[in-house]
Amino acid sequence: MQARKLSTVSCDAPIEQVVEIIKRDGALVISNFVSGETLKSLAEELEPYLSATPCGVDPYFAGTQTRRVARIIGRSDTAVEVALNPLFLGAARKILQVPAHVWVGEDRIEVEPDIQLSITQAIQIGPGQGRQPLHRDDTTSLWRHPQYGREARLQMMLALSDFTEENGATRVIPGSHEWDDERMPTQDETIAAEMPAGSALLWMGSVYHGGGANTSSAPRTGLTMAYDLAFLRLEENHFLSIPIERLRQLPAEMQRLLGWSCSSTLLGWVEVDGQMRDPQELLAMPSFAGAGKGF
Ligand SMILES: O=C(O)CCC(=O)C(=O)O
Ligand SMILES: [Fe+2]
Repeated sequence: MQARKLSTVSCDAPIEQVVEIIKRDGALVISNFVSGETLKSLAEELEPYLSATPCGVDPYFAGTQTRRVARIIGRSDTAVEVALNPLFLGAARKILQVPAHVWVGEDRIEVEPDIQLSITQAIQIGPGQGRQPLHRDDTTSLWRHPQYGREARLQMMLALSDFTEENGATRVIPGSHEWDDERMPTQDETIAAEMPAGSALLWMGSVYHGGGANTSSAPRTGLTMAYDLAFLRLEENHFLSIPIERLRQLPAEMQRLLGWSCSSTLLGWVEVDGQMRDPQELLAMPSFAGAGKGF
């Protein structure tokens, strides 16, 4: 389907309706996703980080007039409420946690995949920023389409400022979750997810989208988060079990194989001063004292 406007539901819509529309169109807007009070707290908690963060250096994807602040759950209490929002988390569970049947000996059992909060990022598109290339967010997992019977990601963008066509509202191609991997997306097929501050856009990882161009004189600020299928991860948790001192003694190749690395599709980055950096760079910084200890 090719709608000219995204469907919008209110924040008290039943979860079944939200899931039905996302599965049909690939995306939808939820109005009043957070209250005015929550919006104010988020702005207060995130603004110091946004104003201290330089714009990106990558002219192709991240944008040189765009600020990106990650590590949000470590930095904002209110963001925890956003991540646990029943419509967002509930829709993610219903869309992603499709059970698989497996044999264990003579038992045919049903296993439900887990999900994890895969990315949290405040994105501020400044005046003069051009359009981001259209992409599918499930490219991080090199997901193929048509999907193997399951989606890999549900993404959310909460508008912290109003989102308009002029200031760079996220551009979406409704229905593109049904396209195969041969079809190229074009900007002509997109529509801007215009919404007032406090509303949120939800879209599946298989939907083509991208940040819009900001032709206005004020920044466009959003908070994005995504839940991913959690089975594309290491079985053993080396991040928790191998002390940083031991890790630093290991050859770089071993460090990378333990997960201290970025994949070619950018999985595993860590935000340092607003840039999405390879963990290898973090390990090389003498000021890095270990996970969660700051740098
Ligand atoms: O900023 C936006 O509106 C979208 C950003 C996005 O899709 C991305 O960085 O993957
Ligand atoms: Fe994206």
